[in-house]
Amino acid sequence: MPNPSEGPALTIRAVKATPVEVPLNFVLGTSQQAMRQVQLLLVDVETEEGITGRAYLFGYLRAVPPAIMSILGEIEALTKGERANPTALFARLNKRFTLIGVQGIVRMAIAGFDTALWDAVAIAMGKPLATLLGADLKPVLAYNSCGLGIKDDLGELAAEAETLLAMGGFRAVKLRLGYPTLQGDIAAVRAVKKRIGDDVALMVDYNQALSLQDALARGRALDEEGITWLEEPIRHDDYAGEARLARELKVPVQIGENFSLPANMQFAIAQGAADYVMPDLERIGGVTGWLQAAAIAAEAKVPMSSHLFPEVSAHLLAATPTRHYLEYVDWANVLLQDTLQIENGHAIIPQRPGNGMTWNPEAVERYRLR
Ligand code: SMN
Ligand code: MG
Repeated sequence: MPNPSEGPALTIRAVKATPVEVPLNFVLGTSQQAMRQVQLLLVDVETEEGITGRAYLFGYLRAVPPAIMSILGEIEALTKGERANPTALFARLNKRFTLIGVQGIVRMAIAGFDTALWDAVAIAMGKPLATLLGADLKPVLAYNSCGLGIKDDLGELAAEAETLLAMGGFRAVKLRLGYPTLQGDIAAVRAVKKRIGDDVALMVDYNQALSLQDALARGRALDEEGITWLEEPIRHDDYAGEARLARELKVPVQIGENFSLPANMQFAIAQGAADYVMPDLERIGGVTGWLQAAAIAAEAKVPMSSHLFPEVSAHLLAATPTRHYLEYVDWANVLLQDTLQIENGHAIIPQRPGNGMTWNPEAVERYRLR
């Protein structure tokens, strides 16, 4: 792993955060909840040298960004005037917050700070984040994860799948399942498959909707439908249940958006709970957490995809030995000066120094939560 402390010296001056709420272009109807807008927290780490590192976090609820902001205030107080060395500060903050426990919003705040710090370091070194991590800038295979929520009208669902594929020449999309019956799930899968054809990869995501028994039954039916992966069929932390599904089903079991820090992923893999993993930048512990997770997946030879945050995840997957798929969502596009480009179903890693994100000030003003 590169040692960022060998890079140009940067001194942390301030940690700023701006909560925003942006509308989604495609409603995301999961088995748990339909999302029409999302709350994001923009994180800026400013340095005395004038370089600013950026990251954003996803709040899930309106109440979360302000809570993370107050933890970021603690992080600012602890790190102001310090050398911007992400790995060293990640270790220090993890130790400093041991008593409350590095989970939930504390972990999200550390992840946002860490991701922004890595951006600042990469900018100071004049390199794209992927390059700083030792990777080349080859395009990263992606699937379009916008929309394709639970819908009564299967014609509409199939049409949406087609729209999503056309957005950037995608050859893979993800369908949300958890219809009231197994037959409902199969009907949705077949309606989409029929429209997109067998050459396009179709992932399905239950967002933890099923009991183990139901997951076994629905999984066996899905075994015959040519699905690329079966995501979070049951409670995310029922690793014994997931291990049974992974053993008994042909369709690969995918989990990981709920892994909290790399040790949690290591534990799940050791239980045999996943054929594939897909950590989430803000839950796995930012760039530093991701790099540790990527090493664990490489050791275990488990294919690793990303969850949300496509702009930064594209750099990270480039540096992930068992890289599989980037989850593409367009949520942040409205806030960014330069959006992540998708060509032929692959994310193009920007050649700009850092992770490539800068905020559009008018959009930030317009969508700011007050
Ligand atoms: C998902 C869950 C929560 C928010 C956004 C997306 C979903 C996914 O599980 O994997 O895309
Ligand atoms: Mg999911």
